[in-house]
Amino acid sequence: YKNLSLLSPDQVELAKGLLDLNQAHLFQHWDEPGVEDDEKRALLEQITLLNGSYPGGLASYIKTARQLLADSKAGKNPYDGFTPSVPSGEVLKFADDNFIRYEEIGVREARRAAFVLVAGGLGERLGYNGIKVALPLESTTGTSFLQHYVESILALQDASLELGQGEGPTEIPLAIMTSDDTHSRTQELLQKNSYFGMKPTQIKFIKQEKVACLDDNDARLALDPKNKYRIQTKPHGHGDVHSLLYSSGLLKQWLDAGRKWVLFFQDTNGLLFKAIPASLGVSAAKEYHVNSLAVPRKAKEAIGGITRLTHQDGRTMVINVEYNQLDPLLRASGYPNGDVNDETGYSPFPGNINQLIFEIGPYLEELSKTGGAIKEFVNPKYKDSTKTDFKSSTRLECMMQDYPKTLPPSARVGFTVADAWLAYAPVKNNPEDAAKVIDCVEKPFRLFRLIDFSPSCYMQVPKGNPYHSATSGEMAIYRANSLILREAGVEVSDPIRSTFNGQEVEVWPRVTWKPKWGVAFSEIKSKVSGDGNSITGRSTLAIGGRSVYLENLALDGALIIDAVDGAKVKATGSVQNAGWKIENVDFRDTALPEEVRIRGFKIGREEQLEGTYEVPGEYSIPPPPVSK
Ligand code: UGB
Repeated sequence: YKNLSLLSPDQVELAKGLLDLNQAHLFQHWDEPGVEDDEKRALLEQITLLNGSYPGGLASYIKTARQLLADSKAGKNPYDGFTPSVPSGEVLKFADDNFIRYEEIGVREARRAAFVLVAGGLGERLGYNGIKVALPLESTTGTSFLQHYVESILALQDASLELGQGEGPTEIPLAIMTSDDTHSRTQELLQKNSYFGMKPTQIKFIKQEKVACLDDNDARLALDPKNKYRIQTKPHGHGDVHSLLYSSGLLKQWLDAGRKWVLFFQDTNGLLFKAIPASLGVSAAKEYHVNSLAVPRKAKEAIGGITRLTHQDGRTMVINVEYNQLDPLLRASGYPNGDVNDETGYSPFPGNINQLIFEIGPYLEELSKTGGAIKEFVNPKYKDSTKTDFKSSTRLECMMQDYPKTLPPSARVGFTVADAWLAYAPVKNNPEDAAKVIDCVEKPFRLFRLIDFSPSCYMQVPKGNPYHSATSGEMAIYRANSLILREAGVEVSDPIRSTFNGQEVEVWPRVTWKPKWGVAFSEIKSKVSGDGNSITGRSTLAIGGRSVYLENLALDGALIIDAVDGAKVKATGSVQNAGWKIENVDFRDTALPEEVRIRGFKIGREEQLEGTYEVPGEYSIPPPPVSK
């Protein structure tokens, strides 16, 4: 109390409120007035921030934490009373009539969409020191995830405007959720690269704050071991995105501007924009309030399973059950083998890839009731079985896909399954962990023990499951592009199998294109003509232009095309050269940049045919022979 005069009246009120919540330890150790007064004020400023950035303030945080900690101590299962079953949703088959119809609807609707990238995570599992969105998604062109995302949104915007929807919004906004760990580096990346062609005003940042750590089951806030005048904080999880969209007023702005859809996506999935038009089309056609994009999931793969949960009291919901909880839930409810693949070779529960599409109207209506608060969880590591003391402080966490948990049964919640090769190739695991393949048939018990939250455990890869590494992420881009071109009528050679950083992967021809070359399959197909297009396995094709047409192109080597809008380029005839080769590198070789080491290879550029077209006009590559 001797220090009260240091504080503003608001701060005094806040401190008193904390005393009532059994948080006196935050102040008891304070020095006499005159000693470290600035630090004391800084603590109150931090408390004010923690209070203001949590829906309902610290009182609500502490109350929820006490309840969740008591449940955890009592061993209460969050799914008590619920029975899981396999849900049904829209299953897309790439390039069939249905897919093309949904894509067309989706491209039209895109004009009324807003995108939200959650990029507050540091990616400790990946062991990369930079921000993940700065990583190249492939090393043929070196395009970063962020560049690819921005260019994909711009391409969708152009395609949607071209389809013509009369009056209405024209620029698709992008909101990026950052955290203290990623904020300034994400901003710098955009500024340094002229926002990758997007108007700076089109991009909005919403920064999540960390939440207070908890020292015990009574939810006493943890003081920072390094500074007695600070509360220790940790990330709260991607679920923060909902309260931030609400409190920033962005959702309301978007709705007022005539937007209908908000699409959430994660930091390192280089494939997902290939599935966005069709899944947005599904949302629009089926009038889903909530649509989760999913892919067939290998049992025990570290992605949540979309599950129908039916409660004893009759309630049902279709929701993501996180990967560490699905197996125990299944075992406890009549699936004695837990999370296992069925005869299709996949788990019957589709894998949540956290690509969510919400209709803004009902979403905003719901958030005005909840303020964006999401059902949280706590995951304390106890010292012993009495569950009294923690090994280290814990905190509440939340996940963005848990939003539907509080929705009434009348809400239209659905999901859309796309082929994994088309929609999902995240970069999450470091090379060493990705290469730790476990044979789960021979060692089932070991595997079950591994399914828990501790970072050193949950990245073990059961045999045959995707690695989710920089290596597999890049190879997935080439595979998807090759398969799409095959579907469009190009003869693309089969892949070879190679091992990089201990991971055996398929290596397809290195085919890449800028998103504006085609956001939907029908657009890509319209740019391929003739029945003589072929690409050999050792080839590289990089298409950097909107109006590039493949017409009986026989490629055996590297062909690199860069063309401004308005330059119409026909790639035709035979192209043969030494090409670009994939060269193994060792991830322990510290002389190489980290982004190269984590994928285990680099591209050796030996010889290529390159066409750069800076002036609108009509061109052929290779150029036709000049007649004398
Ligand atoms: N993120 C934030 O923005 N803030 C945070 O505080 C934390 C993360 P991870 P996770 O699709 O692969 C999710 O760590 O949480 C961002 C789903 O829960 O990569 O283990 C972060 O920057 C799971 O069901 O993934 O698992 C990143 O962009 C499954 O869908 C995103 O949140 C899995 O992703 C995800 O963070 C998947």
